[in-house]
This record gives sequence, C-alpha cells and structure tokens, in this order.
Amino acid sequence: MVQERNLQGKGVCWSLRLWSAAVISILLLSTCFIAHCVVTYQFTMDKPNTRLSELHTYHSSFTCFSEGTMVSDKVWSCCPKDWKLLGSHCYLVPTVTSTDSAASWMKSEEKCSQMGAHLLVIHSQKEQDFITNILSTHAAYFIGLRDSGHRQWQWVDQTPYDESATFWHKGEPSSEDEKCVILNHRNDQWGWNDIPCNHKHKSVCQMKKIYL
Ligand code: MMA
Repeated sequence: MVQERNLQGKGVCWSLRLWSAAVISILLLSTCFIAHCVVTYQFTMDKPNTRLSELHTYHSSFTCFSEGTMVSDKVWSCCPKDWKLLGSHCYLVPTVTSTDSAASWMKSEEKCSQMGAHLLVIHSQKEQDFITNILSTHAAYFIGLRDSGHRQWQWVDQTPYDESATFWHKGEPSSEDEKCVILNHRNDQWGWNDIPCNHKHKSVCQMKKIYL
C-alpha cells in the first residue's frame, strides 16, 4: 500500500512538472510572439507608413511592386497610381493631350509639392533617357533646377549639382536673366535650356518611392 501511494505520488509529481514545463513554454512563446509583433509593427508601420498615410491625403491609390527573390527579403515599394517608377523614385509625366498643365516654374513646383513631390531632378544619363523617352518632343518641361544667383545651379531636392552629369543643349545655359530650366527637344536631341521663370510650360514631378 505504502509503495503504491509512493508510486502514485511520483506520477502526480511528474505530471505537475510536465504541466509546469508546458505552461512556461507557452508563456515564453507568447512573450516572443508579442515582442516580435511589437518590433515588426514599429519597424513596418511606424516609419514608412507615416509617409504612406501622409501621401494618402493626396493620392487615393497606389501601385506596389515586390522586390527581392526570397520570401524573407521581399520588399514592397509603391508609387501613386499612374506614376512611373524608375530606381528609387516615382515620376508623374503629363499626358500628351493635357492642355491645362502649363504653368510658371514656381507654380509648377507648388503643384508637385501639393502632391508630396517636387520637380524632376536628373543625376544620370539613365534618368535623362528614361524620362525623355516618355515625353512629347513637341512640348517643353520645367525641371527642378534653378539659378540661385550668379549661375549657382541648385536642385530642388537639395542634392548637389554635379557639372559632370548635366545635359545642357549646345550653347546653354545662355543668359543670367534666365534662372529656370526646361527639358526640351531641339535639333533632334533632348537637353536642358535656361529660360525666364515666369514662362509657362508643362513639368514633371518626382518623389521617392514608398517602402512598405
Ligand atoms: C531662345 C530661348 C533661350 C535659348 C535660345 C537658344 C531666343 O531665345 O529659348 O533660352 O537660349 O532660344 O537659341
């Protein structure tokens, strides 16, 4: 009898231990899960989505693309619907038929800024070619380059003006009175031309793409 009770006691003791181990494991797993959720939330929601929700006030829908091949390094990046994507940026090019889009340089920059964007910035042949490929050769487009005084060229996004990556037409820039820059097609070539800022032209807007 005594032996039997002892055996029963041992059985209860073991199942108690097993249950405790199970409860502790579940508690540990839940803690890890909650911590993971909090970290993921802060990482994915807090920063980039602040921008996404900001941009949602100007844009009702976005087109998103997935990058990376492995499931683990898939990153989603988005542009507002109808904007074009190249590298790390989104571009809004006016349609050939739009007639209401001609404006001064300042007004054009204002319109981009109201969409969370800025006028087009070009830093490479690749960007110049990508954009000019989708522009009309019959129009001129303001870009985000301006003379801040005495031929000090300044990009609207504050990136440095690099003389070695400029695409001025032959003979341009031509006058200190012309402080704003258009992209136009002249003598079978696309290039930049300085013109007075109050002239009215179409324009191209640009913004950084949004990472999810
Ligand atoms: C226009 C005007 C200038 C440009 C010259 C080039 C006559 O002025 O577009 O900005 O430099 O043409 O011929």
